[in-house]
Amino acid sequence: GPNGALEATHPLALAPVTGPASNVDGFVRQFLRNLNYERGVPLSASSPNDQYFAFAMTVRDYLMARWLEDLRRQRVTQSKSVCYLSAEYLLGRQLDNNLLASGLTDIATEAMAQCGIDIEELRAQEVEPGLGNGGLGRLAACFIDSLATMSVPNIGYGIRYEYGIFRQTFVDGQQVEQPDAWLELGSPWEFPHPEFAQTISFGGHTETYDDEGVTRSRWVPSWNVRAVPYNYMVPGYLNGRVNTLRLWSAQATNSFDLRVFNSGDYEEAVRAQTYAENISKVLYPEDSTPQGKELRLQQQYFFVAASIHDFLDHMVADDFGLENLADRVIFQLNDTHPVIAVPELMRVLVDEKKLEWDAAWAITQKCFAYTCHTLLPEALEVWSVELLGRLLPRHLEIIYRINEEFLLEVRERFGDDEIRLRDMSIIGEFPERSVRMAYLATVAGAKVNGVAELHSQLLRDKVLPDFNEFFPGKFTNVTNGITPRRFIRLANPELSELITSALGTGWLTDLERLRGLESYAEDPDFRAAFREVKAANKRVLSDVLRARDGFEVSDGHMLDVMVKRLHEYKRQMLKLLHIVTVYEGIVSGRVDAASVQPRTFIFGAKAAPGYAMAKRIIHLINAVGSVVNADERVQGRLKVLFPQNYNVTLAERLIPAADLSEQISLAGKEASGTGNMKFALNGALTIGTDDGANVEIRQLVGDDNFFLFGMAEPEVEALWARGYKPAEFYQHDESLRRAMDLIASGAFSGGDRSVFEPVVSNLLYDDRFMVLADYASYIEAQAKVDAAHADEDAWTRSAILNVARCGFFSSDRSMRDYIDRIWHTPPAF
Ligand code: 8GP
Repeated sequence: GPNGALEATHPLALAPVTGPASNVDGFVRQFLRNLNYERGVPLSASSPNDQYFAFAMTVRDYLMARWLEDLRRQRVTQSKSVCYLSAEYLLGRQLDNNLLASGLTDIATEAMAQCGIDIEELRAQEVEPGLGNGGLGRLAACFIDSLATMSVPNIGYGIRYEYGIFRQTFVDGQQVEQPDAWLELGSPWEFPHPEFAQTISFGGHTETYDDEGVTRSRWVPSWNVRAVPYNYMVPGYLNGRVNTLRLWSAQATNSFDLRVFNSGDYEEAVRAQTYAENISKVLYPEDSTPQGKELRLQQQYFFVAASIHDFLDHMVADDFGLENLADRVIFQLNDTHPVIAVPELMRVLVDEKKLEWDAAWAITQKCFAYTCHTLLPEALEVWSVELLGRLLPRHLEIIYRINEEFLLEVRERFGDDEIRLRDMSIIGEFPERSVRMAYLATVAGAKVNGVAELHSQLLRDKVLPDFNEFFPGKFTNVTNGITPRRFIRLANPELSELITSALGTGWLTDLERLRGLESYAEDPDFRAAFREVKAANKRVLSDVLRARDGFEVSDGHMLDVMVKRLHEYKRQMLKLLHIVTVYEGIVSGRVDAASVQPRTFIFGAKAAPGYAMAKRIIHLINAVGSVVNADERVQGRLKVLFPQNYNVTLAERLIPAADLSEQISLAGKEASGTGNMKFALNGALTIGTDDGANVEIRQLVGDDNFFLFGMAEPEVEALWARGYKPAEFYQHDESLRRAMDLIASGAFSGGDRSVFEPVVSNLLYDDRFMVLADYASYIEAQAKVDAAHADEDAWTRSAILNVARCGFFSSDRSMRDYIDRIWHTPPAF
């Protein structure tokens, strides 16, 4: 038929077949069919893993018809799609989310019961796909959930890492990394499509040639790999929509193998295959720092080149004029990791489609937008010209030309201001010649956004002020958000029920409706019910931590939680100094233990494997925990728990049980934070600095319902300018001195003073993140926390108001902001 379509006549073949019947019998029948025909086992002999697979496949089957229909519609309507390009998607478990989205939870639970299967055991089988490091990767996962729920056509493109973020274990209190073999037993959620593989090239050289009188450039690469797409369903919440997440897996190409095979070197051939497949082997476990490794650049180019070609080959109709490409797609760059997509699209348009440079550049500048997720200067990614030119020689030429024309325009506007030209050049010259990926993204992107008001403002005014002046209107803000489906409805079913009992349904897709809870904050019955929810969540957490880590969570304790990647700028050390201060106060007899609110401090944090200071801090937290938890004198008052391997699954348990949320980064360093939003929406109060989205949380919940402390960003700047001497804070603050001295004394390291010496001296003599400068203010704020917690009713009232006033932080709102300010995609079709 035309365009290769089948000429089917059977009525069933004309539309996607519908799924199984939406009732318990239909579910049971399909489940058993999957168990028998897909797993090849009878129910009587099936393992929990077989059952999990058959169960997941059954859920899939219900979503399938909608998915196929949405894929078809995206192609047929040719309306503008969002292609989210992200090296990370920290998805968390899929099963419950997909049950919720399809409205099958009750039917499925009853169906399993009738098969004699405990659905909890099935849930426990799923290994979460940890294909991300932290905030940036989890944000991508929240965004694709919201887009599906809002019926916005979207493809999430990324990498199918064979090994996700490492599994963290503690040996003698120190972090030891284990590989995350999440695919060991396979995944029921993925659909490989080797027939749609793309060939991705690397290396070689460029040359010019005569093309009917026109001199053109072309790339003659020296090796290539196959990129095989794996599709994952991204179901919208109860709206019958299913978008696609397409992750690429690297395989050796036949030509690659053949050449080596022909040379008769079997071993070399196998080695070559390993080399190719290494590209999608493992996620770099780096958070907020770049990795200047060749393999990392290979990963980046691998997935964006595959994605661009995939979209152009399969999603853009043949008669859709390339000059209008921006009406068909916006490629959103999640940080700089996918920015090599810019020269790749230029290469396709100029070298392959033979467009004029200017026409190609005009298209490219409309097809990309860039989100920046950091302010740490050392975290801005650069690639050495040497490496980039070796791996992607044609792309380097294209980047040079983009830069040349850009600097020409800068010169026209600002004259021969050589310093400014150096500062704005996409190519940096020192300490080595390199490509500044954030600059490339800024020059190429239609829009550049930060991820919270403060961050966007600092990005515009402090990090890229020249670019802001040159490109007025290019910079904008979209404050991050979180999906309430996963982080309220699934993580906190009891709170969800309580909210629904007050507000009715509908709030999960219109989170501002939580405002309606404000009046309930004054209702004693509602407050009692709210407290009971928190208590129930603590019991659930207690069971989880007992089973998982052998911990006992004491009844009646305030749960004070700090969970996020371990990074000096996030200041886990400040939290620790508070704990040591309280502990030292009690054991020295200066503070009456009975006057201290019973608290359990919970940490969760992974350190990048190469980040020595972060690992030492983990060691120190565990060491302090061992001593404090074993000390009779603080029994029943203080406890420090550090469950290993903090991940999305654990977050879903910890956050709903928390009373106090620790968001204590140095002002100006945390771009946004998203954990802060999750805690507030689950009724924890925040103790936090004026940083990232904390600023917006505090504005919304009000000062009475937020424990603010520490320097604001301008004060941080001023202190730096004056010359920061951390040792002076140590000398002038007795309480700080006692805490630091106790650590230095070896009290937490069996008398060995050398173990934590690097941590102590770093604070005393360097302290880049001004822990000591904010210590006094933090301790003071913690005293206010204690006092506030003593008044149960007032605390609950504040907690309810936090929930009521944080509806703004739904990622649905973030998506609306992206649509209004950046994407301009039409409303759902
Ligand atoms: C994080 C920011 O640190 C965090 O404040 C923000 O909420 C989150 O992004 C989402 O916007 N940044 C990163 O995770 C990050 O830079 N990671 C890249 C190095 C992998």
